[in-house]
Amino acid sequence: MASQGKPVLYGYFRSSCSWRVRIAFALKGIEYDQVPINLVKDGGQQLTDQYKTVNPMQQVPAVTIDGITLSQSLAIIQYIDETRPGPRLLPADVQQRAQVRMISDLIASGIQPLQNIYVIQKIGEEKVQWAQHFINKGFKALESILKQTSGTYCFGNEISMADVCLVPQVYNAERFKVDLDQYPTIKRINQTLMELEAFKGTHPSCQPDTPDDLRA
Ligand SMILES: N[C@@H](CCC(=O)N[C@@H](CS)C(=O)NCC(=O)O)C(=O)O
Repeated sequence: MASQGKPVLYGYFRSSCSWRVRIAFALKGIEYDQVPINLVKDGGQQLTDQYKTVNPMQQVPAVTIDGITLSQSLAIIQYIDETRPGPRLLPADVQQRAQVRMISDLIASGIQPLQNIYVIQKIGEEKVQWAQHFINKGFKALESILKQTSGTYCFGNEISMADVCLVPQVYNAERFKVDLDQYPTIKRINQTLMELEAFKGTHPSCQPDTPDDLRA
């Protein structure tokens, strides 16, 4: 496959779905360019006609890579995994791979969409309680699954796509002041992962578009 230069990530520093992709690029050691799409400025740059041509769903992330444009972070991560060398983000064994996808989907389909900006805006004053409710519901299930599947990381002792999804979701949970002490396995794995450069160096607090007052 012809390489067409560096991949370009359309993302937003605080978007958990964009962070997933940044982590995957970092784990694979892939250099990429970033185009910031500010989800709040001017009513949301994701809603412009220009960005709609990149991702008709008007969400970040989107990635141009190898001459194609992809949206949906899990599709992007799996494409990167299937086309690039470096540590596997999905196990070779089919049953193990299905379990990694199960954990990833629990987060990406079962938790994160319920705290999206366009959802939260419709909820109004109850938005914090709403987000806490659905994060807690998802984290209860996730905690019980991870008790069975985890070793050092979400699935055994190898980093996988499940870990790439976990850390940004914990960050969202912290933003909504969810009490993580209820979830000792989630908390432990998150702390372990946050020691690693691929997770630390891609954190929302140190991105090109991170505002100065949120920079660490
Ligand atoms: N399933 C999509 C979800 C993408 C998504 O929800 N992106 C959020 C940021 S994390 C977004 O762009 N929200 C814009 C909005 O709510 O208007 C993925 O995994 O990429």
